[in-house]
Amino acid sequence: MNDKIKEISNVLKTHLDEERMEHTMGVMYTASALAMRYNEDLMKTMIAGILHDCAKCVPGAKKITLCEEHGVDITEIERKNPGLLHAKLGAVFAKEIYHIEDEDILNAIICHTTGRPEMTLLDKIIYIADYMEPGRRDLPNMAEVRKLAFEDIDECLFKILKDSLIYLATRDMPIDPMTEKTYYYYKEVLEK
Ligand code: DGI
Ligand code: FE
Ligand code: FE
Repeated sequence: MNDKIKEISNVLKTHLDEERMEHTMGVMYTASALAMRYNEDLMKTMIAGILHDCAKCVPGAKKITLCEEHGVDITEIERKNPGLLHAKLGAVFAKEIYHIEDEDILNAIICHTTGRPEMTLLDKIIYIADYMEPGRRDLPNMAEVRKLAFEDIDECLFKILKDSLIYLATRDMPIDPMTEKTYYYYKEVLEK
């Protein structure tokens, strides 16, 4: 393994449980495969992939306190569902603990759960890899999503956004306005 990734991994292991660490490595390698397909910077992709969930194992109340301490804006839905904050807090940790200054990497971490309008290629790669890494349980349309990811990244992104909204709605989970905004943005862009 690359020295920089090994160094990050050694620290990350002390913050994540074994299952989350396995998912993380799955995301890093899946994102790398997509970076090769779409000519994204491999090192940036690996760093974003390995760090995307670096704040996932912080307890809910602590996520709120830490975000407040670091001046992170907390939306209404994030306050009610602090689990969502692992994305924004992840970017804070990436900077503070892992010394990552690259804004492209930090932004990919911030938007990896909800997406955002006008996602960069790196944002899309991390968002998609997070959904389809090999360790993910078999969600509806997973085989199609995994194939589509290597054929048409925007169509794949849209399919995941759509399936995520259905997943949340059928479970009566509150939908983050940013997830919805991203969905409608890409619906228009792709003329769906
Ligand atoms: O962190 P991961 O589990 O790898 O994946 P993730 O960052 O996509 O987070 C998934 C969790 O976030 C899952 O429990 C559903 C939740 N989530 C994603 N979008 C929304 C959401 N929860 C709510 N309430 N609203 C959303 O729009
Ligand atoms: Fe996550
Ligand atoms: Fe994840």
